[in-house]
Amino acid sequence: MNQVYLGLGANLNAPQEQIHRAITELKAHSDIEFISASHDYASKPMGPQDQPDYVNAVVCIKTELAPEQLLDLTQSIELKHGRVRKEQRWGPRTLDIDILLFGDQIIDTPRLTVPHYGLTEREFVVYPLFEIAPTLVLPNSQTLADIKNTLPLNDLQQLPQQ
Ligand code: ROI
Repeated sequence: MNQVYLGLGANLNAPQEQIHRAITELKAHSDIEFISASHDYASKPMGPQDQPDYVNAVVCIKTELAPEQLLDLTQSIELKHGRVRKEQRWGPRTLDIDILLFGDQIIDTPRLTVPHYGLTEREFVVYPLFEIAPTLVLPNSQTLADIKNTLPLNDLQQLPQQ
């Protein structure tokens, strides 16, 4: 079994609901053992600023699926949420599910880069991840605590539990 961290983000069509439906769909999947979820966080858009604020969350799961099988699954959930792949790069989206970490694996294939390239620079990933995995160490031996301690909050706000 691999322990996997997923980052969820949405800023269109009732974003908090999109995140919660995605979590419900992950929980219902027979190949996924659901471990934990962070709170939801409101975050300022990274990229073009003329788009709504985002809701972000991070979840921990366990799975026997191979990385690209899990990617097939997360992409199928994105599509069910009306995700359109030709959306503008860094533009608004109904649901994004990123594979942040897959056990200790370092993956670099045309479809998948793990750890996720933005992980250490995005406050909307690092803070929710720290909430559920405060002692996490990345495959390159960096501690998540060190990363968090040098990363500005940039207005990130924990939302009340729904
Ligand atoms: N900005 C925020 N705050 N949250 C996201 O999930 C997010 N996702 C993206 C881009 C467009 C980079 N900006 C984001 O894909």
